[in-house]
Amino acid sequence: MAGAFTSEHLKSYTDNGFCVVEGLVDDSLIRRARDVVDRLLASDTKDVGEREPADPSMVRRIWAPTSRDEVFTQIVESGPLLDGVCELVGANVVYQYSKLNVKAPQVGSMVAWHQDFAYYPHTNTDLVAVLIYLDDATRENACLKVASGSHRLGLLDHDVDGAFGGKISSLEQVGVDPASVVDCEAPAGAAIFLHPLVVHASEKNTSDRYRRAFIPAYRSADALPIYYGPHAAHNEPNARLLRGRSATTVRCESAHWRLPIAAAEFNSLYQIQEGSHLTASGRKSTTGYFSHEVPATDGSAQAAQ
Ligand SMILES: O=C(O)CCC(=O)C(=O)O
Repeated sequence: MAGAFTSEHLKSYTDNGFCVVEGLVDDSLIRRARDVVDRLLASDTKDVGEREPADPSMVRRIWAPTSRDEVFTQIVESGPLLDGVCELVGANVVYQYSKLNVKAPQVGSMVAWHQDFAYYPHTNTDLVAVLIYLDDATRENACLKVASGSHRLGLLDHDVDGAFGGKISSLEQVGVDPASVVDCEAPAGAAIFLHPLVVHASEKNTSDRYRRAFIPAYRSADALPIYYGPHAAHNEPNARLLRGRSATTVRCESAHWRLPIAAAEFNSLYQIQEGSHLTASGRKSTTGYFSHEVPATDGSAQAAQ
């Protein structure tokens, strides 16, 4: 392997919109990250993250992982991972944001079919999210599912009742062949590089094992957000150059991108996909997308991402 990827990895990313790479992130970082998550989940800190509606004693997303322990920044900045990102989006790389999905045993929320770009359209599509498993992931504990090749279909409809709903109604309805869906089963430490237009999802975790994933996202320095909605407002203050040079020009792909204008404010992908943002007025999370609107009393919101 000359760089971070084999030629098969690169071909898979180009042809299918994703590739699964093992051994790129150091095992010791993955072990430390898992220990930190164990500690956070065992703590009674109220603002650790978003809770599972079906069992509020369980967390479904840990907010602002990089502000909670330096191991997450070490993963974000780890050399081999960034080498891979450079191979996909070019030499000038900006860290966009990160999140940590927990998928607790028995209750871990499903993630509906969606394209990341629908949440944060940019001037071009040289963006990549990297889903890094912290636990071994199989179909039983709801590994990531990807519709292979769907990144070639452009930006698909994510509207529900005429407003951004954060999800695709059904694969067939938007012209994605259900037979193209691949289950990304892989051991802890595996990194799944996702094109911003590839359609992906995961089931509810009905097993007795966690399926946790840390998900940093990157972009080419000359890709800038074109919609200052909740996602950009929340994450842009923490975006920073990690490799190469800052852009002095912006690169624009010729396209019409639907803007993610929702019917009501939403704190997370889970919330908008479930539609609970429509009934959640007055319950803005201090650590969710809308933290920028809620002055922090304890400093936590400034660190959130
Ligand atoms: O955690 C998962 O299975 C999918 C995560 C995802 O697609 C997202 O949070 O955008």
